[in-house]
Amino acid sequence: MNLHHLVIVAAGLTAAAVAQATITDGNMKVTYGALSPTSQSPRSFALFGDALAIDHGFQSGWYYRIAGDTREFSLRNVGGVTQVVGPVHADRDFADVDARGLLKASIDYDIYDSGPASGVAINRLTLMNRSNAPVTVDVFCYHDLDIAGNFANDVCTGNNSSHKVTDPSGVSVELRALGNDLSAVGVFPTVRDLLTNTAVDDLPGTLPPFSGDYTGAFQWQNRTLQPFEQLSFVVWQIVDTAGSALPLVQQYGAGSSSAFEIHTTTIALQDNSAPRTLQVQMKGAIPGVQYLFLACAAPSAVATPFFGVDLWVDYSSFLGTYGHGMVVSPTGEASEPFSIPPSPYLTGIMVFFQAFAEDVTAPNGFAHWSAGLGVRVGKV
Ligand SMILES: [Ca+2]
Ligand SMILES: [Ca+2]
Ligand SMILES: [Ca+2]
Repeated sequence: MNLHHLVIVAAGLTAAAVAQATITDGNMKVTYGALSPTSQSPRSFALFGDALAIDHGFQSGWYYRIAGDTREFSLRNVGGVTQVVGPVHADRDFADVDARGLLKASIDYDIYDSGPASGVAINRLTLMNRSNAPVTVDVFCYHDLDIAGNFANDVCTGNNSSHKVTDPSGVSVELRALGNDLSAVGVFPTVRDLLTNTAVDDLPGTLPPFSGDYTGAFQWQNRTLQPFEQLSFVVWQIVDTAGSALPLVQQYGAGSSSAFEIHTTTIALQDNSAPRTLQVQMKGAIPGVQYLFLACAAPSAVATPFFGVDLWVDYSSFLGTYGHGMVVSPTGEASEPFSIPPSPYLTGIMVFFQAFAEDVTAPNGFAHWSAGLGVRVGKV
């Protein structure tokens, strides 16, 4: 190997930059800072929700700890990270978290404006075990809010799954987690230090009320993922609204490969101002093959063998199949649009999807199956 070859090899090993991502809907805007290839610190975070256009955020980040690790780790720009930023949705896909060969991760960001000074942003992490053995992981989601751009007068109320931060400006931002086991609030940088230091820490359960420079985090403990199993972790950022019927997207169960996935890039929202479309999508299929989406009204909590595939939806609650006669795109993707009409009666309804695509190299010799995708139609 000569020097010229070394330069080429080095260039090939350099991670592509993952720049900051901004999504906007009306008065609502969030910006998540660029990912670092080295730093374990949370990234910059800006949250705008009101007509004053004042930033109520400071930092945020997702952290994980696999059983046996000696510390928590930030999701960094390591192991192949790609980013797509759309107007109201952005995602960051981590092909191989920290290049350990254990986890694939996707972060999905959504935003929805619900009036001149309110709305909801969604911060969702989905992990997949890409190895051939079970992986047990703890997951943490950290936020530092500074309401109205200053922190000395901030007050937090709430509980283990809800941190509602406000100040004399009257602006209120609630961070709400789904299904977490622990949480903590504390003055900067006490919570952040637990996640960035070189020791194993569980969140200490220091709950609201709290006054001062709010920082907080939520923790999901000891989640064991079987090979190719996926699990979603959700934190809603709720600005000046009750957030009583929030939309939800969750991946669950195990597909037949680490490459073939079901997902969506749209927020599942019933909107009285206009019909909205939910796009249920697949990726990682072979271009040109036939595919199918299956929709049911209930999930299957365990893999149900069904003519050679594992079902993660409850077929006794069958709603429909979609994609007949259609083929996967040249990029290995397919999608089906579902219109959500402006009807108040849809709020809270959960629908479960699974995707299938022909592939003779799949374990059953004819088709890959995805994990399950649960979608709850919400209203903001
Ligand atoms: Ca403040
Ligand atoms: Ca720690
Ligand atoms: Ca703060």
